[in-house]
Amino acid sequence: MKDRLEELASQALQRIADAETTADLEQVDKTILGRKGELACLMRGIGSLPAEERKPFGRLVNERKEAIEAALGARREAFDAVRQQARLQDSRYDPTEPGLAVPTGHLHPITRVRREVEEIFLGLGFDVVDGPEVETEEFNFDLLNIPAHHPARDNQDTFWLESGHVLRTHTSPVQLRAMRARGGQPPLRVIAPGRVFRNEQPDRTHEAIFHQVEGLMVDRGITVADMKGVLALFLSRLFGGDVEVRLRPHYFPFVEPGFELDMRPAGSPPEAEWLEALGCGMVHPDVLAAGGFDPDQVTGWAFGMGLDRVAMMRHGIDDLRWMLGGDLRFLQQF
Ligand code: FA5
Repeated sequence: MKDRLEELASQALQRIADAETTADLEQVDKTILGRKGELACLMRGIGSLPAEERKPFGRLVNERKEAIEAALGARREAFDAVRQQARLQDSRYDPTEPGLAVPTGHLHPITRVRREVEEIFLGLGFDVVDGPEVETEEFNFDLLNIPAHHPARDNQDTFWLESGHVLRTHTSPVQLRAMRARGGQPPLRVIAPGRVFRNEQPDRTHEAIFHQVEGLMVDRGITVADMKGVLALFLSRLFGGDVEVRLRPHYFPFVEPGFELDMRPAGSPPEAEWLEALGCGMVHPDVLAAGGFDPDQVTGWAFGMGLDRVAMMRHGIDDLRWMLGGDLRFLQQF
């Protein structure tokens, strides 16, 4: 058996030396070293040897096996080197050519604005909360002082589900949900960004699907001054540079008093234009009560702002309908 082993080993080494391709090497690997190869076959006969010869024979088999493996490895490396060399010398191969860039996506401009708004308010001690896009009529309208006969419903025509639910027309219902979740215990400071829906004919500045962020602060002794201060700070951070704000009385059924807030860069000349930024006001006592707070004990302010229009302003986009159109030629510009 020892002679057979030596014969096998020298044959194998010879075949490795003579190999012309890596396939030849694989053949040796399989037929000699493989699980059903010659060496394995030889080892199976070890039982026929006298007991004292078994151990030395096994050691010898391992030595030969290692020698064959080493020879195989060296030849494989040599073949690799030749292949590499050939590739480098191939005139079609230009190692200085830049690699292929992996195409990566990026966040949608509206998502970026939303995240910035979240960062700013988190820094001011607000929590970010969420509410359902499919709302009850009660939360979207009734509890916000917009009963069925109220003309304010016309401004927020919506999509009705057969179940009687509505697609929410604004983020304001989250005010109620956040208040109830707080169990009537002040203070409450939250923002609620999200998608909203209105049954409107889309044009340059209106879409049937758009995005708002709601803000709500409830505590003892909260006034319009708190609201104005926080919103001026928020808009300064969002637009990067101090802004001045002005409040114009405006009617929203769920606040009293209600305002539209306009802004312009701080230090603008008196005749400079004001830009309408958002709707806001002091939370109506009925809404506080519907949220589980005692309107005799606490007051609060709220605001609602369109996120799409902020993204439009930031990037000079003149038509809102591009935003959700999904046209990559549009999106890849940002
Ligand atoms: C509201 O939706 C109120 N819920 C906001 C509010 C909250 C007021 C809390 C007071 C207190 P309004 O309908 O004006 O208000 O919408 C708010 C913002 O949403 C608008 O300023 C505008 O930026 C945006 N918006 C309204 N309709 C559309 C539309 N069809 N497409 C895109 N953006 C819209």
